[in-house]
Amino acid sequence: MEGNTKMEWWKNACVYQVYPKSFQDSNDDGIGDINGIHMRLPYLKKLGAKIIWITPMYTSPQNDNGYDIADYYNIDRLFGTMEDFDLMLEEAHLLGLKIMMDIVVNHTSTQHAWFQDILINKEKSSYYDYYIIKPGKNGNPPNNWESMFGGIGWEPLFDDYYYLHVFDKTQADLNWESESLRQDIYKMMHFWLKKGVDGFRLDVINLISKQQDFQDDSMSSPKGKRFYANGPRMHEFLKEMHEQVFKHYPCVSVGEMMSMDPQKAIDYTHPNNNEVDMIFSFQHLKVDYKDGDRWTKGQPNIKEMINILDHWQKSVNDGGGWNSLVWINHDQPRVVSRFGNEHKYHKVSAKMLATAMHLLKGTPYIYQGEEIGMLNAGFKSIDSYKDVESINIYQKRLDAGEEVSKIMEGIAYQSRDNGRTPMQWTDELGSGFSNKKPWLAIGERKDITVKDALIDEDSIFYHYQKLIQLRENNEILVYGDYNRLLVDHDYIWCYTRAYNGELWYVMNYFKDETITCDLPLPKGSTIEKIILSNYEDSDVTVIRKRIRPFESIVYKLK
Ligand code: TEU
Ligand code: CA
Repeated sequence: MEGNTKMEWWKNACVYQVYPKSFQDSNDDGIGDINGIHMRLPYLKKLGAKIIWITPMYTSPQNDNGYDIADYYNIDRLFGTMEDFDLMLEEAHLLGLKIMMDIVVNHTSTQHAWFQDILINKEKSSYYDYYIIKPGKNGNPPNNWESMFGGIGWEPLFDDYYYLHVFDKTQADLNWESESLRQDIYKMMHFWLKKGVDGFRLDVINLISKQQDFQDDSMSSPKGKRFYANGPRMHEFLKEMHEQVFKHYPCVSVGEMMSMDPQKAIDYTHPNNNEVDMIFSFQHLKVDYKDGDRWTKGQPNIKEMINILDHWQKSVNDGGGWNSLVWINHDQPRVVSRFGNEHKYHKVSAKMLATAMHLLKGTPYIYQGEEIGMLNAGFKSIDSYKDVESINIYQKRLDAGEEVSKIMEGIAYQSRDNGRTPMQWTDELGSGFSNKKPWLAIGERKDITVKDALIDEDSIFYHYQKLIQLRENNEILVYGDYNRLLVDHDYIWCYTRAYNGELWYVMNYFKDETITCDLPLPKGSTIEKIILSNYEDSDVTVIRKRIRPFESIVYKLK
């Protein structure tokens, strides 16, 4: 196996994602902030996470919660000041924690000074080529490309000119063909790395190279996607970024990417290619869309999900790339609501899902609240939702004549606000998040809290803590080969990890009914001991035949 066998500081680490708006409010304005994160660093340390990824906190009109950056060099007043940031960074480093900044370079807010300058100086602006600006066609937009958030992807700029926005109309796409734009971006990255941040999560990074003929598209959804995802100069741009920025610091980089497959992931992450360290891909999180429609709830196809994850493990590992291991982020519904059980098996299913992901090869990510098994928001009315995407979809479907109850069913299931409700620290009013009305309502299941999790020795929290420690203390989890057993089962995912003569056996069962199944052991091996499980009385000497709801076991074999 060539490629990713080299030891790196971020390979045995677990990343914890903080969504600052919803993490901890320190000054009672209902919005989470930097001092709130600062306050909670000891909690993250206790959990064991090494790297804290914080979603964007730069100056922004917040139309897309900070993914619309108006000034890359400043902190938004909502979250505090640059001084707050510097103090938080310093404290994190004292505790041995690393900080990963989220950086959005596919687009900026239309309030960014570059864009504003174009509004004033039009073609004469020195930033005119920083954005993708094209003349319309007979009063229509330049082509039929659509926005990811619904509707046409072009907005009138001045005279007959339009600018491209793959996301909201206040998020204008940057023109990476411009050499001076690229230099300005790299300069800004140096600014943050010199400050001491430890890496970047690069938002929708594989959209930055657009095919330059801007032709109409009738094939992809949204229209245009195949002409700008993984575009012609993608690898060239990432190599340049690596050469001019990453290579000069001991930093980690993770690219958020769409329209991915394992081969592309290998090309982006193979260390010899000098691009990024790892990528996010979300293929396994689309298995509950009904007929491919994200906004209609279907039954999760667990078998397909396991097959996808298995395929990524095998291919990316064999090809010398590196995987990120992810169930949720701020764009996804809560995983226990989705693939686990919200009631009777809340705890066991949350632990099973955690084990299934964390025992794989790659770098695991935990999204705030995942470690206590937080659930979907459970909002009933569209007025409770704040996300621009949910609101746009609601309007779009309403205009198309769909029934409100149907639309709301889809939004309750898929809205990005499911993952964005405030962190539930306690069961007091405001959940220990804030003493004021939070910017987004607290989820319906207010009984799930950090306070309870820390008291209960058997909690989901401590299970995550164990998983993190296992990875830190066992090279087999970081570097060991992955192999699937019992291929083709509908609900059981069985795999081994093997390293330097050591062999671990991982069994996870994704269903709420007891079954019997002959679990195969690799030839010639027997059980030495149990390493982790989610039921107390798991037999430690023989492999179980009766498998209980959402059961999860990790054995060491000999
Ligand atoms: O997300 C990009 C992206 O893939 C999402 O738009 C995704 O399609 C959608 O949320 C459903 O999962 C990134 C950020 O994570 C997201 O929060 C931003 O809104 C988006 O980029 C634009 O910056
Ligand atoms: Ca605040």
